[in-house]
Amino acid sequence: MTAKSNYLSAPTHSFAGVPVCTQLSKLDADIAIIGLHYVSAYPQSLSAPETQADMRTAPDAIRLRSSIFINHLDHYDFNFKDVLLAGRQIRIVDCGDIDKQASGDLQKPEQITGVIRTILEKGALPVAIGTDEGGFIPFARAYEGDDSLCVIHIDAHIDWRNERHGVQDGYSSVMRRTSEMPWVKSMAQIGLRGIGSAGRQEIDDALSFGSVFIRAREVHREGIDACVKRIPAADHYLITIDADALDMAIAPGVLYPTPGGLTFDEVTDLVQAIALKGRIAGISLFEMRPERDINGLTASTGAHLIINFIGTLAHSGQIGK
Ligand SMILES: [Mn+2]
Repeated sequence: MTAKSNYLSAPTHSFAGVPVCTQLSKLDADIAIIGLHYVSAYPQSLSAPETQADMRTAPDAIRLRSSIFINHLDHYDFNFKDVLLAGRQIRIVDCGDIDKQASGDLQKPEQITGVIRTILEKGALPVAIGTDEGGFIPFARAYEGDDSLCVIHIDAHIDWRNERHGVQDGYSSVMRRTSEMPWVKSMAQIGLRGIGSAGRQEIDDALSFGSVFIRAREVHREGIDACVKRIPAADHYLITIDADALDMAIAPGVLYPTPGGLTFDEVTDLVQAIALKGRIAGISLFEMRPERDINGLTASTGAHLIINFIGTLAHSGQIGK
């Protein structure tokens, strides 16, 4: 299936100044950055569409903060003790935004699925930036047919509510809906410390599915290697990050700031360790809310995380040549 590109719009500033490609039939890349604008249909989300027409969306805020990397992607990176891209030929493009202007009933989440599927068919790795984590549900649907997929959910919350305000596909239900996809064989949830969506039933259902809970305190106390050993073996790992997994000192711009979160280095090290365990099939970063950000800190953290993920993929040899 080839997605039509008429609902893809070019960004005002591309991520880190990389080339823009909104015509997916012409996509020729190793990494495809893509902005998602899905909004959960919760009552308190109804004002969100008003923020979507300007620079106050998460994809645009993170793109803006990524500008410090323009013309610097070939520089030495101290995180890797090497140049960022490991001297490999790596084509990074920004595919723009899916459905940026649509809201409410006009949203077509199947377009997210179609675009991500096309990106995968073109041999590129999707790196999605979205505001509302409900957008992960159509993102994960693009992996239908994968025979060994483990979802890595990095979040303060488990997001296993069956419904909230009568809505079944909002950000509080993301991992329950994901667990219902037959191609999702296993799940690890890392950074947990928030009581929202952690009712007894939600906890029991997540554990009976086999979700591996790794609390933020366990990451701090036991270290990344011990935690990563608990992640189920799989050929492919689909990683999704809710910005509230990070400590609120480095990611204040979230709906439910919670102390005790993961550090920047912990998330970077986590993704590096997962890349040694199996192939990374896609990465998504959700839930930074620009209107709640302080001095662009959360957007800056997000931009640096994505740069580090790309460096990790390069250094692990998973992309480029
Ligand atoms: Mn969360």
